[in-house]
Amino acid sequence: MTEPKRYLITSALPYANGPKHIGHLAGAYLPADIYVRYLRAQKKDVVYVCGSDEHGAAITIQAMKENTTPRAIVDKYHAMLKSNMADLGISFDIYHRTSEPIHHETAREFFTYLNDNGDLEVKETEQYFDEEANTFLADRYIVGTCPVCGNENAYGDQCERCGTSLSPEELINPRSTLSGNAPIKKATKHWYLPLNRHEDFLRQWILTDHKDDWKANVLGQCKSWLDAGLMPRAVTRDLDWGIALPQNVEGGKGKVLYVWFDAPIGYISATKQWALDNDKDWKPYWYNEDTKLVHFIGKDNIVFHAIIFPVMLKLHGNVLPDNVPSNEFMNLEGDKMSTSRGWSIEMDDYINDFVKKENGGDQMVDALRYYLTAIAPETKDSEFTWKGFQDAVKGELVDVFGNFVNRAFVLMHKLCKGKVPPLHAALLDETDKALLEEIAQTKVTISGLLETYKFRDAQYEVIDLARKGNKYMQEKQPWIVAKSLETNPAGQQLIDNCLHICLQLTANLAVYINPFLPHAAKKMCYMMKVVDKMLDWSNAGKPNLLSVGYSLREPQLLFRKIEDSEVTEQVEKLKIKSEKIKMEKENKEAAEKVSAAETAAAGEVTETKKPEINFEDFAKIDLKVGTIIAAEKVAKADKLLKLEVDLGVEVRTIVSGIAMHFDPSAIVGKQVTVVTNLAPRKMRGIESNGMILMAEDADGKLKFVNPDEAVKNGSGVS
Ligand code: B3M
Ligand code: ZN
Repeated sequence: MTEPKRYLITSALPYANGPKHIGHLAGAYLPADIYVRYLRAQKKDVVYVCGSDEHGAAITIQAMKENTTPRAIVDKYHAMLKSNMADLGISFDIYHRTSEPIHHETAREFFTYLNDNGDLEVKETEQYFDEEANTFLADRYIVGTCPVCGNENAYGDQCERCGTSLSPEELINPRSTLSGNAPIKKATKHWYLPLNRHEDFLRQWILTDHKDDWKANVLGQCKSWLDAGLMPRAVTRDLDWGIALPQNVEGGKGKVLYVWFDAPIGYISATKQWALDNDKDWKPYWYNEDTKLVHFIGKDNIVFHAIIFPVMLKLHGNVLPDNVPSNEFMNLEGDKMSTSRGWSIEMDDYINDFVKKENGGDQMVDALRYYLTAIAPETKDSEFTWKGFQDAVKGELVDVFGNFVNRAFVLMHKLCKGKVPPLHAALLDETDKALLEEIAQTKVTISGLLETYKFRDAQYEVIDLARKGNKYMQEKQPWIVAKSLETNPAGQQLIDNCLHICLQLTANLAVYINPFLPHAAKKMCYMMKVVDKMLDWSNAGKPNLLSVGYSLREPQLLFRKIEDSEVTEQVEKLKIKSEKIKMEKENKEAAEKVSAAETAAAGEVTETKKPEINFEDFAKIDLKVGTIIAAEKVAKADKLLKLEVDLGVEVRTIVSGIAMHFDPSAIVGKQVTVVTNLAPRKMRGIESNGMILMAEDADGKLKFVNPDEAVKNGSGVS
């Protein structure tokens, strides 16, 4: 495109359903922030918007898990995400939220516009329905086996293991997330966006117009979608959490907009709110062709931003994204990063463990930003390791960049009276000239890389320039020259030249590093006693940013090393966290199995009949009456009680999934019927030797099955 008049940059709106990890940060936020800081340094008209995605099943399901309301969930995590992003230097112009009225209005207006223009289709279809929960099942409300990779817990809209986007009909063995039951089918009416009508446009726009400037991974995903054939996509849902359809839409009662319809419109409503707050006009950003719109996203959001939202924007008369830079995934210590498995580093944890520590602060923000960009999964998956983090910070930030800046300052104080020394042009040699040339050339290189979203390579260039500075200093050795000044006073001019160039290089390094590590750049400005304006990109490459004779401050530490003990601690922490989550899951599953088995033993109230058995089958079960003589809760297992049951000749330990139904102290002394010849099994490390028979009534309450009058412990039941 010709030189844009204004830029609108977006980062994917994170679901406000939990903490987000550093893989998210590296995917959609940090690269966007670098890009935006680069644009701002050029004094471009740029607005950077983001916000919390507060609708959809991701939110309501988390609310169920935490036993609270969706509203409470979004309030809690919106606050967390907003402050985490700010703490890590992500410089949004606005961090909005999709639960705001202005967003609801904007999304409804958008829907109405498309609907009134005949750009949506209304269809009644049969959809999965959970009879017990009385809810239609879409998206995360339904799970089943992924037809592509076999993951047994793929969602109704996407398999999180292989990334394939799915519809509930494609799941093998679908079951409801709410009740666990197999769903039935029921008719319901929905509004669809007929993507199939726009295939020609999409092919032209993506595969031809953008074939050279979009990333290969993005083009690849789009192509496979287009090749598979586009279908109408439902943009409404039968839910009560979300944006209600406009009131005047016939048959729209009780329905809300699909979260993936409303969320990207969140970019528009965020821009509107930003304009209101800053007395600006939002419209040119979304309607004028000379706007450059760029969506930074993670790879699981590609189709939504490259195919579906552009169709919506086109129909609504808005500008289309110029690019949709998306990263691959960042793994962690040899495994996929995942918050639900506990195998992740949450932004919130990093901030608490490093940034808000005495030896932390801004420099630890920059350290993380540095490493995440250095290993950015721009073209393929990459891997974060704590050791790698330690090595990169030491090897590149401390030993190369920090060391160069520090030496330049120390030597300037020592050999040039704390002032920027003059340049003696006549004495410049090839080495001096080559370095000055490098300083200028780096601007072209870095600009080119940043403009094509190659952040990793761009950052490498900055470090490489500092490395060249170190090499230069090593060659010039001004400290050696200084030793022979008495016999060779002209040597001072060589020292001046060397340090003059090193200090101009330092000033340039501040300009270059600024989009990546804003805190280091700021600190360097302080040391050089220059205002932040010096960081303008127009200053990049200039050999005269610092005036001769200007006195500078003492150097400050820009970066610190990561200690071995910190690495060990973090790796340990990761293992403990994931182990704990794994155990909790296993417990839950074990308890569920136990209670299912006991419900079955209680002779289920439901109508399901079991196959007929003969007397021999029945006689195989050894049933005895015993008395509970002790009962206690099993640690970290909500549903389990550990019981000691006196069976006359022996006392048995039995683990029973009845903790939700009985208070342990209230059941001591009660008689129960026990299956005594059931194979022993271990639960939470406790061997259970037998099973207590239970009766379950229609509302799910459990009762012991016992004789109507007390009998001797150990009495048989037949
Ligand atoms: N909240 C999905 C995600 O967090 C979604 C992005 C919306 S961007 C408009 O992966
Ligand atoms: Zn899959």
